[in-house]
Amino acid sequence: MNFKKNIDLKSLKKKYDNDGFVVIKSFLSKDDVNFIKNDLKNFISNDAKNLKNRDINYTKDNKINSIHKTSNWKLINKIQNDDNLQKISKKLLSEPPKNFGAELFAKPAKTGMPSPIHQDNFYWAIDNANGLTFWISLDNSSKRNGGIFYFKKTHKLGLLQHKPSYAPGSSQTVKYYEGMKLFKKYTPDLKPGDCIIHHSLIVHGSQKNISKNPRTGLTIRYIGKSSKKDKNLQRLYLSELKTQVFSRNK
Ligand SMILES: O=C(O)CCC(=O)C(=O)O
Repeated sequence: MNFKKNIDLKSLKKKYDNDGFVVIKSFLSKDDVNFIKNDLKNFISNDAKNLKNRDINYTKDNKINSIHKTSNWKLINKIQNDDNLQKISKKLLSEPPKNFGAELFAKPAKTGMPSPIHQDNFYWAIDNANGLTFWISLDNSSKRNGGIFYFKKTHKLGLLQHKPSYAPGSSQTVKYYEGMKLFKKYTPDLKPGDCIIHHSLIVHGSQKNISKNPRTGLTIRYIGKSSKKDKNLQRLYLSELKTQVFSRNK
C-alpha cells in the first residue's frame, strides 16, 4: 500500500487548522483502491457477516450500510500503522498519534442511508478533542450519490449540543441545525483514492444515496498521544446510544 508521499505538510496543516478539513487528491492509486476493495470482500464474507447490533448496519434491502468494528480486518490494522499516515497525523495533531480505530461507510446504491450532521467528538468523547479522520474514498463521491459534506470552520465552535437522530450508525445529530446556516457548506467531489482529513469537531454529514452508484468511504482515525477519554462525555453518549439500540431491537 503506497500512500502519496511528498505532501507539503506545512500547507496541509494550515488548511486543516483553518477549515477543519483538507482534501488530498490521489492519496492512493487505483490499484491500491482495488486491492482494498477485494480485501474488503474477504473481510465481509469471513468476519463482518458475524457482527451484530451497533457494530454493523444494514439498509432496508439488506445490504451493508456501515461497519463500526474492523479490529479483525488485518489489512486495516496494517494501514493504520503506515508510516506516512502516522507522519501526517503527527503534524496535524501537533504530537505523536495514537490509533483510534477504523470504520466503513459503504452507503450502497439506491438505498444507502444518510449520516445526520454531527461532530465526531460527541461520539469519541476525547477530553481535548485532538483527533482526526482520514476519510478515504473507494468510489466516486459527490452530491449525486450522498457524498460527505462539511460546514467549513465549525471545528472552531467547540463541542456543540447533540440530540438523538435515530439513524443507525450515526445515532447523534447537532441539536441546533439552524446555526449551521452561518457556515459555508462544502461537498468535495472525490474520485477513488482521494482522501479528506477532518478534525473531530468539524460538523459534517451525508445524504442518503438514491443514485445507481455506491459511495464507499473508509475511515482511519487517530487521536493525540496525550488525549484521554472524558468519562462524563462518554457516559452521555453511551446512554443515548443504548436507548436507540434498544428501540431498534424491540
Ligand atoms: O461517510 C459518511 O457518510 C459519514 C462519515 C462520518 O460521519 C465520519 O467519517 O465521521
